[in-house]
Amino acid sequence: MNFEGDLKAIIDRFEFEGSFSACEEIKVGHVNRTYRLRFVLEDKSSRSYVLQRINTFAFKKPEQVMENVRLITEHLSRAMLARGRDPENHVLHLVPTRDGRAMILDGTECWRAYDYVSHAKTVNRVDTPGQFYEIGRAFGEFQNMLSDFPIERLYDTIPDFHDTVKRLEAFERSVSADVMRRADSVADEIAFVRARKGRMGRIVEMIADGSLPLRVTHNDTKINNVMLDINTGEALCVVDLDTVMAGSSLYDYGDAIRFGASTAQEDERDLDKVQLDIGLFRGFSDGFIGQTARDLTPLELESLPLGALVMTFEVGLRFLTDYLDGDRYFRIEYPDHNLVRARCQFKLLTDMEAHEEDMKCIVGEMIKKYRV
Ligand code: GN1
Ligand code: MG
Repeated sequence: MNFEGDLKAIIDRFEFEGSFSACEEIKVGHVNRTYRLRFVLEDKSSRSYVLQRINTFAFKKPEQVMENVRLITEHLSRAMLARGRDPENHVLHLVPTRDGRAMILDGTECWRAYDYVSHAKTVNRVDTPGQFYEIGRAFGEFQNMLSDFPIERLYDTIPDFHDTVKRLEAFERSVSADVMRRADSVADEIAFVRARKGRMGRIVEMIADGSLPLRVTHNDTKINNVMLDINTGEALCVVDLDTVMAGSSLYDYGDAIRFGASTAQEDERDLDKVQLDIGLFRGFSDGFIGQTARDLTPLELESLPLGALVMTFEVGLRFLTDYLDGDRYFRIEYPDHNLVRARCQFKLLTDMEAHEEDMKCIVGEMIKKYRV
């Protein structure tokens, strides 16, 4: 579908208020496509919405994604009200289609819309440990508010999403198939992955043997999935709920550290610039553990640093696999973008391995501070 050409037809099918005035793409996220729509109301004031095209290559059953989103947002709204807070602008709110559905689904074309979270921004780089503390607090509270959600009601929107062992098997299949003839050129990266194979399956093993519980988790806790108040910096709303499903608290903690506690962007080419910022690590840990210390088990809490290592490995592994497969999953901006991303994750992981004791120390400190 040609977005510009068919835009009006798509927009007309949603219950938007006012008359459409403008559309701009919001370029965050490697999977879905996101647009901000502006409308003018009768009193001439303006109002915005978010329109998203769900990537049905990644999300094979979008109707299940939308059912999860509906259940989760309803639950979060009730939890907010129970805490005496207003869900408006703090919980994503779906805009239905004119025929009362949660999305438009035409073949593999899938669209849905939300109210726009107002006076908010997202960041792709953390400015200060205080800002990352606030993001940690938001993701911790998110998990908190969903701790009484009946987990069996959620679909697995991407089956085995954080199953690092299955991701490793898929990687080996991609190395063998080598459809792009790229495997020889990434021999070092392949060896890096294989050398860590055993340890990186640890979370999957601990879930399977029952030592780590499954919880309702976000599963994609990049800092740009928290909307921050443009004036106060306060976390307003956790977004990107498509992968909310049963998972481990280690995933949410770990993925946030991977992305937010790095000294560089996720696709930094100059690997000398890529390190773990221990000050930022501390900031996030303080915010996240402050919210979750009472709910998580002692083993979960002390295993949080492992979450950071495994998530950094896993995302690097997924980028490398996609590079071998011919860049079918993640949107890229230049030919070796996925390889650059993978190398950056592996450099960050190497630095985390060197600082594992420091990470454990800080997490231990936070556990003492918050676990009563
Ligand atoms: C994708 O869509 P986005 O950019 O928020 C991916 C995450 C990865 C991330 C890496 C559904 O997230 O799992 O960690 O890219 N989301 C999906 O930047 O695969
Ligand atoms: Mg996202």
